[in-house]
Amino acid sequence: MIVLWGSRRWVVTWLAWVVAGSSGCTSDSPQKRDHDQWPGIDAAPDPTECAVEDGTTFVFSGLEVPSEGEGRDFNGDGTPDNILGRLAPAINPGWEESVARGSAMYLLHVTGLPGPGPETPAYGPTPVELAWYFGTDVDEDAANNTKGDGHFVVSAAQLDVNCDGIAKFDQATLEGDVLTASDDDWDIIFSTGTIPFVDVLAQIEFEDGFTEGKLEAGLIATACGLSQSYFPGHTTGTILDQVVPAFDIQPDIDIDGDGLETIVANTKTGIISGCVDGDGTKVPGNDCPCHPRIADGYSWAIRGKLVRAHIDGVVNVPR
Ligand SMILES: [Ca+2]
Ligand SMILES: [Ca+2]
Ligand SMILES: [Ca+2]
Ligand SMILES: [Ca+2]
Repeated sequence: MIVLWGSRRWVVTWLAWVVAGSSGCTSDSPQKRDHDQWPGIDAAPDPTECAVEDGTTFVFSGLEVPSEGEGRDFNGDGTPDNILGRLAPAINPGWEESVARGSAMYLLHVTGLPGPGPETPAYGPTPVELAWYFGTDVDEDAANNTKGDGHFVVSAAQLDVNCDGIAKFDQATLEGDVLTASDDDWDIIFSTGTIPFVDVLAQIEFEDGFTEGKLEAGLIATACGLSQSYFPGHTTGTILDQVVPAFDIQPDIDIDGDGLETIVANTKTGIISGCVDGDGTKVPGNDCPCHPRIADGYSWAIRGKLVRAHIDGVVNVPR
């Protein structure tokens, strides 16, 4: 097992998230809500009767993949690791368009932020909770989404049986105006579904009395996870279908410590045809990225700007 945290060096302003435990937090007191209707939402009764826990919500007013030269240094060699940053030109225009049109609104919900005011915790980091949601605009007016008073609902499918967000981070702390969060098994919820990551570390630097913030995150996705996930935006096929045949991007993080693995695609069909383990062993088949021998990952990074928003409720609609 590679030591993913051999270095917490970040290039630019990146911070690290510690890896521990699994996602899927639990709550002692699931919250209930009365059913309401929201204009613009074809709201059906919410079978879980969940409400998002009281807290502070932010919406991404900007979201992008930084270039390959910027990101978290996973292997401690002093160089940023963000190999999927090569896809930035393919991903970022779609993300920008989605935010502008209001078709893909990503939310971060923080529980435990201090109220407005100059006070900051006197002693070290204090625990908070951080969850990612995919929001649906309640008034179908994209113009007001990122002005600090956007209102959204989230689908019941994004909350677990304890009414916790399924994309809640395993650990999160606040020190001053900086939130640091981590998870070693975290699914990010995009408009096209979820993408699993095995190592996520992020920082939000809040500004202006916790009304705005900047997020930097470094993540590792396994080839297996990318073979079962789809791009947000307009790109067809699984992410791995694009990453290997189209861009010839190979895993750059040796998670199982046997050398870097290679994913092989048929050059004529563009379909993944086999894998080569770190020790040279060939693992044939289109499903090889999920073979137990094939464990390595792709480094990735995301960066975003956050402004205040509101989650008005949980509805039983597709996300
Ligand atoms: Ca590195
Ligand atoms: Ca709106
Ligand atoms: Ca390996
Ligand atoms: Ca291996």
